[in-house]
Amino acid sequence: MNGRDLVRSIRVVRAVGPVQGLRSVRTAWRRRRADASAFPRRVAERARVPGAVRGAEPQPGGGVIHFARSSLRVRVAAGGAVFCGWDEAAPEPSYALAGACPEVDARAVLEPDREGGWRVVSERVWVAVSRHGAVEVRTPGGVMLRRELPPRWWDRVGQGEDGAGEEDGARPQGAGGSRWVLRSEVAADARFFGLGGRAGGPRLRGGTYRLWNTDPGGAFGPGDDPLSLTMPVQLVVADAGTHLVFHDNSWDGRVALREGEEGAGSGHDRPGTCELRMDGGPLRYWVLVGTPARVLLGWTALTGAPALPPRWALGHQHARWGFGGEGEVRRVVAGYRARGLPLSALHLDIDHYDGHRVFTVDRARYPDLPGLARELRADGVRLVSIVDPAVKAAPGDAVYEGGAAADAFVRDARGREVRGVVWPGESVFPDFTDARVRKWWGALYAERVAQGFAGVWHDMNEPVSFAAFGEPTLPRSARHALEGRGGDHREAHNVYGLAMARAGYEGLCELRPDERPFLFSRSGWAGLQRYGGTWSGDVATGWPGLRASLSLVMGLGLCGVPYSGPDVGGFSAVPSPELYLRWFQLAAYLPLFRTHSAIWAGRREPWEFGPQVLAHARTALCERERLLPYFDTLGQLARLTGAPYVRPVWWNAPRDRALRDCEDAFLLGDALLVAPVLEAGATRRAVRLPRGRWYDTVTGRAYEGPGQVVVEAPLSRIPVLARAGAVLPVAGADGGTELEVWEPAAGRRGGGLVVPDAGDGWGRPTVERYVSRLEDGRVVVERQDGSAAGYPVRVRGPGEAP
Ligand code: NBV
Repeated sequence: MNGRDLVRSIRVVRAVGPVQGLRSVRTAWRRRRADASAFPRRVAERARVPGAVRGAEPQPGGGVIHFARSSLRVRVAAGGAVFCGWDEAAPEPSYALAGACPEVDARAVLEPDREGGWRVVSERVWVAVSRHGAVEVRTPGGVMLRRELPPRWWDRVGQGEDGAGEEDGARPQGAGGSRWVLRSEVAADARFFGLGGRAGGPRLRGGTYRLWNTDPGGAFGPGDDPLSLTMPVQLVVADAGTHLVFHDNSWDGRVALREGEEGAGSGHDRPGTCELRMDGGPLRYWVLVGTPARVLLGWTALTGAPALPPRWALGHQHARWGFGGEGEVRRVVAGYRARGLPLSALHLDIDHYDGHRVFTVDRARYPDLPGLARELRADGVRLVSIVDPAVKAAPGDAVYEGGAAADAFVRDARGREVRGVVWPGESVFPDFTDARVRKWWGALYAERVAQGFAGVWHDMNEPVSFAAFGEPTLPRSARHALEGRGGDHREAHNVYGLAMARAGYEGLCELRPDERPFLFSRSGWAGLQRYGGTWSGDVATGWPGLRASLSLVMGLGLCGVPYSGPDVGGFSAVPSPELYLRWFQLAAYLPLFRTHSAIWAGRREPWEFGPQVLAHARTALCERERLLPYFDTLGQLARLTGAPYVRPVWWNAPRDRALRDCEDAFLLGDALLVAPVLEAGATRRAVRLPRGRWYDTVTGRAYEGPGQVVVEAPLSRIPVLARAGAVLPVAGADGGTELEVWEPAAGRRGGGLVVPDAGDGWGRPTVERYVSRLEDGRVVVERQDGSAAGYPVRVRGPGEAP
């Protein structure tokens, strides 16, 4: 046990008590022993590179290029996404893909190039493969976006040394157990984003980022990596263009990034580099090229449209680990009501369970949960339930017995149930990579529905099993169904939360077919958006935590998961009134707007921080309510196009380098630029503006971009600027929708999209397009088809009626 392990053991014992603490020592030893016997330390390995090209086989959309010791399949899909698979890796099976693998673009053909290599030219991208297996991704005009050097594998010599069972030993070399590394170069000016939720971003600076979903254990800040939701998705933005690369491999890995350097006209640019090292799994990847919007559109086509949250999930939500019981819940809701503060949902954490056992209720504290849910619902407040995957391993426990009878729990290499320690004590873990188990688990949500819950919040699904030392998760040797292929936790770990989300989502769809489920999950992987959103997990209370929460939301949005938000006030400690307020003001513009805290970290109701904070929090809450039709529209657009609600300021101008480096502000849709206050004591701040005119939405003052301006940021509000010409739907004073139109600059047109609320079911949305212009000094707004705007119009800007 090393020093870090010791600190962890002390923390675990403190959190779970001495009995569970001792158990966690036992499970850590068990885990270590199981893995040691399954994976002998020293295995003979042989390094391999592809070698020289031998020939190629054209196929529809591309073809296969053969090398002395490997082969590379290049295939262009309809829509422009390019698939590259080494060592016979095919696009399927994949946890990330939404459904059937996309059709090929038959117009793309494989042809020899003049240097003895091969290339595939398609409408959007050009892929050139050298004689030794370097792969260049270029724009159709030939400008280089990414250059992958030939990969290197370390194949195990002999059979079955990984101890993972015979079927693994029978796999082709490189397809399962071989470690591999892939080095790439990007332009010297390129910036990296993504890799799932990273606290130190959104721009991923030089450093090593791990691909292994990990509970940081109570609190994290910008320096902590990895966190709960990693994914091998990089978005790379450079002057030459934007591309997304997704390495479809769920094994543990590390991405070492180094930003490039420009030689200031000397011609000696140093390219940016990315080195991806994976512990195993296939070497296959997808590349998408285009503008950021086009790339996200393609990514969504590949991995699935984001689930649309029900409308109420766009309102303000309040949570706390440690509400005392029904009485306290009623008091909190009454507190919101008495102060005229909007509240749309209240979340119950693990303390509402009986002995922390999932799908139970502590009847002493919640004697009539369905009654409470009905009562709150009548007041416009929904209840959301936490759901943890670990099931108490106790004979007589209905969930355990049902799962054991269904053979639902993860087993070890010797066929015994894997036991861990989580909140309920000794626990077992459903194997969500088995369709049968997902079905069984999804049906259990009937109990939550019967208790009156309107949505679910998945936690601890990295998955966590407390460990006094070593990694707080399942043994790597634990066996998983992996959709019938069979494999172990090395492959299943990162998709565990994703597969759990699928189980919950599909269960809820069956149980309440007329309503869109509301689900958000701490862990996940590429494709999580199909089932729901996420939140930032246990972000540390403090100004760095506030910054980290914005980084997570932006980074996840660029990986295709648009719905997320932080614990307002931070999870881990009591925030100062100022920090709480600044966090609240930021989150009012994020899709998930939820106050939450740890049981030891005080309260998060807006009135707990004094009258001044309450007044300003009320302003933020009212503005959020007013913007709900806009949030609705952004949710629909995320579903239709993959464009996240929260976008980096460079979204429409990826070539603007100053914008590319701006991490402290964001675009909310096309219309608004939000500049949160991320520092103590600040009452004004610098804001970097994209091109065009921007109005301060409170003072009405106009600023011209591109460039940097300093704007007022008094304690009462954070700066929000509106793009000149923007048309956005907002709630009018009577609650109906009206169009807010920001005066276009002379000679310029503006516009916006409106997707009217179609209820919480599955109704198909209609997208209305509006255009705005100045005519004889008057602002004119009409639907693009020329008809009059169907809503009352309110003009904002210099010409605004007083
Ligand atoms: O269920 C308790 C907490 C929850 O409040 C939090 O939001 C999760 O991220 N949960 C983690 C487990 C305990 C963490 C120390």
